[in-house]
Amino acid sequence: MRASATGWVVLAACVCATAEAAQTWLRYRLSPCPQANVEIAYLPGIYERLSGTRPPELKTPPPNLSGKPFFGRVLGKRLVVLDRGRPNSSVYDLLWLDRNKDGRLSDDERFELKLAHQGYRGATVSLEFDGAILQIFTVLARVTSDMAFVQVLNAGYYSGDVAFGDKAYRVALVDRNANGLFNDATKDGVHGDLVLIDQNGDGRFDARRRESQDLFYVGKYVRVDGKFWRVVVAPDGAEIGVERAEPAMGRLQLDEKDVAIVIVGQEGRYCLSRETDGELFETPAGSYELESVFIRRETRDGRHWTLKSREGRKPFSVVENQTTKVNVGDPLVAVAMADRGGGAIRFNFDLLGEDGLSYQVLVDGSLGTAMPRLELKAKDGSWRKEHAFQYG
Ligand SMILES: [Ca+2]
Ligand SMILES: [Ca+2]
Ligand SMILES: [Ca+2]
Repeated sequence: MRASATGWVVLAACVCATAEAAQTWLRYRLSPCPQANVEIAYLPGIYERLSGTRPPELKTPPPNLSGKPFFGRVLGKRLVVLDRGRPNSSVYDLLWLDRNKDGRLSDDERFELKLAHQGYRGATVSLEFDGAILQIFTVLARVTSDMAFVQVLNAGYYSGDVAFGDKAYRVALVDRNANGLFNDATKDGVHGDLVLIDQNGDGRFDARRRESQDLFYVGKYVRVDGKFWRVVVAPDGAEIGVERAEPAMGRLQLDEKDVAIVIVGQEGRYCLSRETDGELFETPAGSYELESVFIRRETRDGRHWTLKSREGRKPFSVVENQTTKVNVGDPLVAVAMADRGGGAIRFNFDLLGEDGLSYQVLVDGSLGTAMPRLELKAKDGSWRKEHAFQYG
């Protein structure tokens, strides 16, 4: 392994493809700063909430534990302990990770966390999988007034030029769930590892935007150049195989004219987009979840109005040679909810579509609409208070 001045590390450098098998070796690259301006500007990771209860499988805890450590499991169910380096400090800057999974935390499993960004502290951790495959992770930790959690990112990824028929595209593989394997497929509603394909050829992988055409999960198929391809990812991420596929297809009917939807299932992840009415979407038959919806309309005075789903998933099936109607967007129902906890009452406000997804309204591309207000008052009118909802 050799580190260059730019901080990238190259473990292997060979791109070779045979005509019939279309197997391609990829190069391992390390992005020490996930926000760095490299071809993947964003490496998605996983969040794991920590608990104050010591797990029974922790046989030997770290020495000199403070009065309030946090415990959890990350990186292939390895025990992790987050603690304060100095007992009188409120800063959680010490992380222990049971790298060898023996239930004991030794000196070489101790990491001092450095201030990273937005209240996170982090460290770089290398781990061996199957005694040989080395992966490098960024582990970030944060403690707030009501919870503690870690975010784990696989700081490395594989990329290279891969032929899809006559044309080559830049492809990257990301171990999204940070378990050391690159071939976890989407299953039971849990997204798989990432296959990124630079379809617009701008030299960058768009992994952040939900409406990205570059973003796929490991699954049965990807769609490149309007065609479907079966992709086989090696567990260690170093090799990818691509072959042309002709899956059984079904059709989707949406009433909106100018619309994009993201659907995810074992058949793949597809962002289906159109700007005018009339076309039916075609996609491999199978079970999916409707994950994101973007509806664009123009008001009479020429302003652009977008309904954008925030979160939520709705299951549906696409049947071979049949047309399935999918209702998206309005009518929206305004829902207010109250949670009591920690001596306070928290109010949430949501706009729910008939598809079950939560929506926000953008006017001319920004959240410029008036915020809803909450009025609280005593039944007998002796007390009254008004609050404005905030996004977030
Ligand atoms: Ca250990
Ligand atoms: Ca994985
Ligand atoms: Ca791109």
